[in-house]
Amino acid sequence: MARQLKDEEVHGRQAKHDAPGGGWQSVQATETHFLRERVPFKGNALMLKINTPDGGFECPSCAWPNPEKPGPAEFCENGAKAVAWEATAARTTPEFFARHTVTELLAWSDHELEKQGRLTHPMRYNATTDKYDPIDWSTAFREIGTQVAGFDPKRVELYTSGRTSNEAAFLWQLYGRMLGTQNFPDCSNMCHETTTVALPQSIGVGKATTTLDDFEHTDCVFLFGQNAGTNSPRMMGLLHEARLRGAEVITFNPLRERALVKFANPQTPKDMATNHGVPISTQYHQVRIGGDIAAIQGMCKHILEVDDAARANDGKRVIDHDFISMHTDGFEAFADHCRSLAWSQIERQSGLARDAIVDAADAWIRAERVICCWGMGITQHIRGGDNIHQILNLLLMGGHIGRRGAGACPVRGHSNVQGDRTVGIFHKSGEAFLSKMDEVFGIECEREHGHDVALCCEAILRDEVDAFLGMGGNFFRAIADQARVAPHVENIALTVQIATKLNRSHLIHGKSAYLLPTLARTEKDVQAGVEQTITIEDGMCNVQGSKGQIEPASPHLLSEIAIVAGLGKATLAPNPKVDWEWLTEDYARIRDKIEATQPGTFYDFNRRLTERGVFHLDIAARDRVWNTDSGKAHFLYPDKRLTEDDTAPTDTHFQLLSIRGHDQFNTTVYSYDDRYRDIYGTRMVLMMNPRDIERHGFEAGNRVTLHAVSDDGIARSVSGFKIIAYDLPENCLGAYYPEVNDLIPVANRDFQSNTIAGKSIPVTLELMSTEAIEAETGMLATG
Ligand SMILES: Nc1nc2c(c(=O)[nH]1)N[C@H]1C(S)=C(S)[C@@H](COP(=O)(O)OP(=O)(O)OC[C@H]3O[C@@H](n4cnc5c(=O)[nH]c(N)nc54)[C@H](O)[C@@H]3O)O[C@H]1N2
Ligand SMILES: Nc1nc2c(c(=O)[nH]1)N[C@H]1C(S)=C(S)[C@@H](COP(=O)(O)OP(=O)(O)OC[C@H]3O[C@@H](n4cnc5c(=O)[nH]c(N)nc54)[C@H](O)[C@@H]3O)O[C@H]1N2
Ligand SMILES: [Mo]
Repeated sequence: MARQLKDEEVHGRQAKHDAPGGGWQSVQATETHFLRERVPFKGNALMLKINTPDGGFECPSCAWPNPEKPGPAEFCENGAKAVAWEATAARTTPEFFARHTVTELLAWSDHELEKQGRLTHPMRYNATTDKYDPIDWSTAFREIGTQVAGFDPKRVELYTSGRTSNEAAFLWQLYGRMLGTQNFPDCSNMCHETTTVALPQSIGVGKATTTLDDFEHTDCVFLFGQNAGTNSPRMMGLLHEARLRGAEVITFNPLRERALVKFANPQTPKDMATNHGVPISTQYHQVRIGGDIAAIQGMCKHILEVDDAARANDGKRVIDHDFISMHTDGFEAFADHCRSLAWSQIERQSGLARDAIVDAADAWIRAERVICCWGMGITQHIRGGDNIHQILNLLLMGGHIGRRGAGACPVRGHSNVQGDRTVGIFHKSGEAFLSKMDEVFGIECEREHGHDVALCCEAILRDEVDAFLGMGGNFFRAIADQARVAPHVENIALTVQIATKLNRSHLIHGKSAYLLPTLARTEKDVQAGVEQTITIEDGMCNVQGSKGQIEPASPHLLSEIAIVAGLGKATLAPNPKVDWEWLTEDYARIRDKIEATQPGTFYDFNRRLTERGVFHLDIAARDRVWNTDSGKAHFLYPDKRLTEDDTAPTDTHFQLLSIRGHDQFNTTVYSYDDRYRDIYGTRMVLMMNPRDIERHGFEAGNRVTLHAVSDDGIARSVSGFKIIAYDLPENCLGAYYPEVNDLIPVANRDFQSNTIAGKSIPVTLELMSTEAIEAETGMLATG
């Protein structure tokens, strides 16, 4: 029998002496990253221009908003990493491509590929040499344009990743719509699409109803499935302040995420002097993967019991019945549903004890103002939409929408993923927007719904795609089922990738392939002699300008906007209402067009931008206006009774979640360390409960193969993962994304929004044989 592990041998279990999240380690990490990238402009000076409303640039990392009065250095460790990575002195030049074939580069790691630095020249794939050769822009545009013009637009895919500005995204969708397609797969389809679909069903809007001000006035913040310490570190400052004020923070997460346990704010002298930090979560509930629906309904059940008792005894009611009757429908049915659930069932499905759920519900009852936040731990599930509806039920029961200090806060990912959707990147845009597009540009937009990411992958698998054009991102690495999709990409006639750095998606290419290098957010973008400003919309609906500060990485780079314009001119018949060059000369002209297509949202766009630097979009639910079918907010719950959940781990399989490490931005791997989880030097780990390790006859350090469980008869597996003992619920496993993406069937997705279910991956484990390990080590040594 395996040896019983000591507490300190279990990762994620925080001992008293352990460093908090943040603190000096964070400052040190920031400096290391600038040094490593040999950033040409003194790192610190560049960072002073970050997130300032008066002519600075917006951090390219996450979508967390800036405070109204930014501090002198409004950035975090991970924002600094993103900037250093982008502003690096390293270059991926034509000489680099002359030295390496594409086949050879395919064996490199994601980290090694991007580490080569910024792309400097437009490149075209040469099938004879299997290398990328330099090409001039006008030839590239002409060749791409001629090909795209010849394809059936329904077989053209235009992908968008969320770092793209509003202006570039708007032109990108204009280009697609002029071609005649709505095939706009978008990184949001792997991210918060679940929110975009489910939240409006509850409250009529798909965006945050909170602003930062609400965090300063809240009594209680619930954090569902979101790892702020790594993925939106500037949120930590607010949580830290909220705790010091006495507000409660209640976390639901299978993993104990260090910064959510304890955090030292690098901007707070006292924390830095002691390096002790402040406990962040007043309660930490290690819900089992996919157990949030049961946990929240259990909370609601307790709240209803307390409220029913108060009614019977003429005591103080804890549910906001006035709000419910005036603003909502469906409450009674939902309440009956919760009352009818057995605690034994709730406990089994949530993996939490009744007492723990009651504690969380009591915190809700104590609070007058409640905020609920959520991230990928909620959205990337087969029942992601149901998850979100339950979170909203919890808020609606207390009238916590449209009240200062309260609200719904989906924490979005990419810095402009929200804005890209707002300006029109959508595979099923509504008639109001499409008819405006028709009118403003004298075109006839396609009405038939197009492809999202999942549908695009399925079209590629059926060999029904002629062109894949990627505006940023790393599509073929970020998706599910990469190993199945990649071989079919060879059958695509044309792939075009617009990017800042080399990644795997540039090596998984079509018959003809182009790599078009673009300016990054930190860089000066000069058009017609004038430095341009782009705009982004953060995760709390603030639209703001961003102006690059440093010289471009190469004189051959074009802005994303200029690239779309070049493609547009080369592909499409002339249209007097779409003068691509004129639009590119002054980005304010593009904003005027955005305003013209959505006057209700973007009225006075340029004026509001220049006068204020930033403005908040109107969110009807904040004013308790519900843009739903009935004009009321809805209590929604899965019609199927909460019987045995289809996403639960069973005796025969585990449930795997895929997450980000501290030194990564999505598929960009800065280093192989994950300081907050005490994992160093490798990402090929499998986090496993110590009791599971023992019960299944494994030992920490064993190398295993993970096999996906699916009913489509297709075998999917990934190998070489080292088991580490981790503090997470039994039958649950954790590993890094994108290392496990080959395991996820494309069909494994939220059934309402098609969002990739990267947090509910049923798997079985197999111990690797010595021969298999040796074969793999040999392979790695040559890779
Ligand atoms: N530094 C850095 N910042 C980033 C990114 C990055 O990669 N690096 N990515 C950006 C992007 S695009 C996004 S979308 C966001 C992502 O930010 P997050 O939403 O924090 O994303 P994940 O790392 O996927 O972590 C999800 C969390 O959910 C938990 N979880 C998993 N399954 C469940 C479950 O069933 N229930 C509950 N309650 N919790 C669960 C995991 O343990 C983990 O803590 O961050 C953005 N910011
Ligand atoms: N299993 C699993 N899969 C997941 C997830 C998960 O949690 N688990 N998360 C999903 C989520 S939330 C997301 S958002 C997606 C991310 O999917 P993507 O957005 O497609 O991927 P990124 O890794 O963010 O893209 C990185 C690349 O973007 C390019 N780039 C960087 N900056 C710029 C720029 O300014 N302009 C242009 N044109 N290119 C630029 C660089 O070349 C870089 O290599 O992955 C999803 N996939
Ligand atoms: Mo994301």
